[in-house]
Amino acid sequence: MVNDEKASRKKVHVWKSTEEEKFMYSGSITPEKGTFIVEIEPFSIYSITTTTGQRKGNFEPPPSCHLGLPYYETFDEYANGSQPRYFCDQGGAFEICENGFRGKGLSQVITRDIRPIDWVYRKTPDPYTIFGDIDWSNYSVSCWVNLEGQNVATAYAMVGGRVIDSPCNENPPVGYYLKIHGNGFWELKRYTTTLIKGTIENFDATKWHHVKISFKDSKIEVFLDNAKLCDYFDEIGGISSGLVVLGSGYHKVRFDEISVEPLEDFTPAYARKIDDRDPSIRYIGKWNHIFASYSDYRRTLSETPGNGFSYFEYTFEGAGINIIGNIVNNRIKADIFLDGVKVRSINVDDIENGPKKNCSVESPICHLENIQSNLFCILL
Ligand SMILES: [Ca+2]
Repeated sequence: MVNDEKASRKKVHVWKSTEEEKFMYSGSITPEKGTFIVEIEPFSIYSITTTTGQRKGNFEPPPSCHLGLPYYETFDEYANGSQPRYFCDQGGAFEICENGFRGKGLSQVITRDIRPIDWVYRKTPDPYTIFGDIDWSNYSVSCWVNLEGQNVATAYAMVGGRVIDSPCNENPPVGYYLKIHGNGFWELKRYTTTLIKGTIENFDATKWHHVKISFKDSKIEVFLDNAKLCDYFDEIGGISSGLVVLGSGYHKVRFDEISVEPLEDFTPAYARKIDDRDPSIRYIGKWNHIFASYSDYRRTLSETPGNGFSYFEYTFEGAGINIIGNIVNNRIKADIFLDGVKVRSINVDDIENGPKKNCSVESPICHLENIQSNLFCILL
């Protein structure tokens, strides 16, 4: 493994990183005749070196907490070409530019001619970037957008909120968003569904426009240049909280002066996403807790063959609950109890449409609302 004659006699030191802990020293090995063996565990990254003296840093990160509201970003304090704090690009590239609405702004800079080639297993979505807090629920998001004179249907700017997922494919974010096209056509969408659409007469794609979207429980209101564009009441089962999103097609678009404000007239509602390995879930019966795909929240999955005696219990305060997961072979039989009373039976035996159904937040295995009680149990 080591070709250098001198290096091949040196001890090698092994460091291991997992999702739980980074750079754990895992001992040293003396090569024999220039070779050595390292046992590699799954879901780990190994660093192997002949150098010594390394040690872990001892900085204690502050405890995890929510990102507070109100939240403002002017982009004026950053170097050109850099990425603002908290923003996380999911497609394209959003970077600080010189010519914002006031001072600097945020520009999407990947155009169709320099768009990278898609990975064979996963297509890339149109450019979008997300930031905020998954628990932000009732709030308004506003910003300035500029389509740089592209007065065509194929150019658009996207502003939205309540994003709860970024699909690992070419699909848009799972949330609500407004798309304003250069020719004045606009759509309010929830994920891939168009909720309402229209056209602005004499839309001027050379100018800055102000977009504001507010989320008040199930009501979504959209304003353009301080005039109401539309409102929409989403039905029960809509998305109740999530991140803010900005996006575009593969062309340049500028944004500036992002403002996210809480809507205090409304009872704060929070959606909490709980991993299946959370200690607050009590498992009874036969369960396997496994490492799963990147598409599963925190890469965890709890499986049961379902022998009639396997169930889990979860105690909560709240008005609704969704169960999200995978149904193997599209076959599931489960009874759901609230405070000991059976409220729902699920019985799907549709192996024809198997082998595996991924139930997303948009289409959960089970959705219950208007709950008055707080002990939840599912018997599988
Ligand atoms: Ca600015």
